[in-house]
Amino acid sequence: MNKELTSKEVAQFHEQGFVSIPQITTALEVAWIRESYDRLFEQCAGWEKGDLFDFAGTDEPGAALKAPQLSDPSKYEPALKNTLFRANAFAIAKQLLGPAAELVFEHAMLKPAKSGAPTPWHQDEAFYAKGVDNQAITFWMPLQPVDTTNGCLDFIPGSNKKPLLPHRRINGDPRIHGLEALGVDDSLSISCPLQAGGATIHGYHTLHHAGPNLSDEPRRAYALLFGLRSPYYRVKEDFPWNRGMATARHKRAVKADGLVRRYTNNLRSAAKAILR
Ligand SMILES: O=C(O)CCC(=O)C(=O)O
Repeated sequence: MNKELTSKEVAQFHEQGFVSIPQITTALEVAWIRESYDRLFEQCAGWEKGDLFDFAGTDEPGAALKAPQLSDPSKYEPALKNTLFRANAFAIAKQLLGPAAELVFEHAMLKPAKSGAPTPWHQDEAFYAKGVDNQAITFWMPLQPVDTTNGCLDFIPGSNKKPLLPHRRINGDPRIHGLEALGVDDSLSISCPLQAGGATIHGYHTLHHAGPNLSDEPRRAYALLFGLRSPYYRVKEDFPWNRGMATARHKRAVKADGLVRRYTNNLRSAAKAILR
């Protein structure tokens, strides 16, 4: 099953900043991804390195997770690099961005049953750190049907053409990773319910949101981001809302990095001693 967008879908993406497609991979592959996905979350893969964290909470020890997110899941399950989802998304990314499009990021977002927190309105660009030089598009695929009761994505058409809004960390709490845009008018927003294995595609500047998961089942979603590294676009300074961030996730990442560095230094001294 190879997927390409129609010219109408391409036009909608550029005009409105998003497009929804009913199928990007097979039911068989969705079932396999779902198994791997659950295994990774059950194993808490990536927790020590800060790749697994609570998007909407403070990650305090013992606190219930509101919206766990795993960055770069294929680091922990390499077979995720060979999916039809990825091949089809890559083909469409090249259709939308040109032949130099490349995968820049991937993440898995789990909203627990009944308690999964909403994802506030935001523009993905607001998360970009100083030095980022690509304008990515996101392929967001649910692993079960989604609608407004369990956290499908909602978009504001045309927001891709408006300026970046100011953002803040959720509830203004510097310990929380997630961001919320300020001054959003969502009166014209469009919800995109999907079947499992369908996908929405949105740009880095498009305002989007997901409601809470009120259903009895977890809401599993897997997103791939493709971008075009560009000499004309580079975030020159960290956005104000990303300065002073104090997430537990970041502290874990720095500690893990320190451990790796200490280990590498020890290894280097051991190697030097052997070779002396
Ligand atoms: O899955 C969600 O709730 C939010 C996803 C999202 O904002 C994104 O992938 O850009």
